[in-house]
Amino acid sequence: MSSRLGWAGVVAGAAGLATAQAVAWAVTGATGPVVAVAGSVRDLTPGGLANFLVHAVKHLDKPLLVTGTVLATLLLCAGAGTLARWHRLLPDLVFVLLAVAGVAALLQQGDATTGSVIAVLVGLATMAVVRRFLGDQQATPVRAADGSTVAVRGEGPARRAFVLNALGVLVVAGLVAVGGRALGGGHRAVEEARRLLRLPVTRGRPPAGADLGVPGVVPWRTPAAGFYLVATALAPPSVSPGEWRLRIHGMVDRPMTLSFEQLVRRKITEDWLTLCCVSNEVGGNLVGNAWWSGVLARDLLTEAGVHPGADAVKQTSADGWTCGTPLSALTDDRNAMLAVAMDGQPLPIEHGFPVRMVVPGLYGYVSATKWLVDLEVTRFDRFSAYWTERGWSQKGPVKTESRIDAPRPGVHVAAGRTRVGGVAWAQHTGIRRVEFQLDGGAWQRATLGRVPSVDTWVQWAGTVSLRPGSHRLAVRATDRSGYTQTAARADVVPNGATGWDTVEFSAG
Ligand SMILES: Nc1nc2c(c(=O)[nH]1)N[C@H]1C(S)=C(S)[C@@H](COP(=O)(O)O)O[C@H]1N2
Ligand SMILES: [Mo]
Repeated sequence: MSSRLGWAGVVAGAAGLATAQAVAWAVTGATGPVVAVAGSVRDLTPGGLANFLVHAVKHLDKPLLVTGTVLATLLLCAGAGTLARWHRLLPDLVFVLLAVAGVAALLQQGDATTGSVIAVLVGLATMAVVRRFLGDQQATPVRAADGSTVAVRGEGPARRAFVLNALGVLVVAGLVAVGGRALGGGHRAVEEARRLLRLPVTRGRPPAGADLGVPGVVPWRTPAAGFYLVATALAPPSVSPGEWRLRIHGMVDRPMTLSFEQLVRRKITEDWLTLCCVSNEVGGNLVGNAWWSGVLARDLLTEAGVHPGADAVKQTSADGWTCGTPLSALTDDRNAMLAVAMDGQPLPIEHGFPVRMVVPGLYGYVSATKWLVDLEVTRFDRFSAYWTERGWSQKGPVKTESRIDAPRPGVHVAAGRTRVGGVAWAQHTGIRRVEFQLDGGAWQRATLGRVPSVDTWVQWAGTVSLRPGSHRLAVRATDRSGYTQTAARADVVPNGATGWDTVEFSAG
């Protein structure tokens, strides 16, 4: 019976290692905690010995190290399992220590990412759950009347059930690992394809005067690494440019299917466009500005020949996500494009590699399909899309917004004259004026940065004179249609927040 507890520990350990590895492979495409531990063991082995071992076993050192790490871990798990005899939480304690060792090794090897740490936690949870599952299959010890002997009820069937359950767990864990590996392999191949890809694109330079130089205000060009990310998929789908196809169909004369090569052979248009999310709260940062390169949607739709009566395009992503975009926004004179590059580089995978849509003037949830694979010309009354099925508006034109970046909320600044500033946007309408207000006083006109078109955000800046004490700064923008932002607060659901951004801070 105690051997069965030990085996429960071993199977739990193996299952935990398998799921941790699967997550590491799938999410990060990287090696994961076991290899990190093996690496740390190697690094912490005294130099002379390590050198001797490496030479003694030639290039078998790595597999041997990894196998040794796995076996040692399983041995510890066997020990952990038997500890259940004294207290049912003792095995968990050992599993937690193993997880701590895993994270420490990841840190030591420089492989600690959110994904790899999640992998360790998934492994830990698997170990705890599986051990309980198998441990609880234990036949119940029964004390005889004289209190001395311990009989076990149902030894035979319980033993068979245990073995079957353990095998079942191992098979499932093995399948999970294989699946994770397959996913990760896709990731790595796509990363490699992206790295090798050469596109006929340039890297735009922000116009002189776009950045006003107020400390604390975000740069006018958002660095790709800092560009906000929104996706419903847990991990970005792996779509290689070689396999990518775009289907354009529905209410068109000439349905077509394009390969990536056929797409980028067409005329490439490049432009600055500011993208923002409908879920952006007042003052929030789900907004970014980049230089995009791609093929105009209107060129492709003209080629396909859109039927009269169509008013929408249903876009579908490789991950199954869908959105509905007004046909007019894709065919009028704005630069709605199937982007293949961001800031002169192939799209980052998480931003939709190899092809995503960007449409000036519309929130991302109704337009900016990443990993785009399908455009169906249709009518709004014939379909629903991912977010509209979840209570968001069918149409999502961006609302005119402005934000204070400097000062940050709650800061303490020197009394006297201070520069304040931020950004404002009303894509495809354009910002006419930004005003700021200190402590409920008169609205003052801000200086605006230079912008290349009405499709990007604009920086604003001003100067305030601060007496010692607490202060409150507010901002509002007026767009080129003459509309001034309302002070009335609206929630982000169903079609975007409204209200003035205000910041409280102090001076002294
Ligand atoms: N496939 C797919 N495309 C998507 C989404 C998504 O969840 N899945 N989210 C959309 C939303 S809500 C926004 S705001 C933008 C965000 O684009 P980004 O992550 O490149 O900033 O992508 C859009 N495209
Ligand atoms: Mo969004």
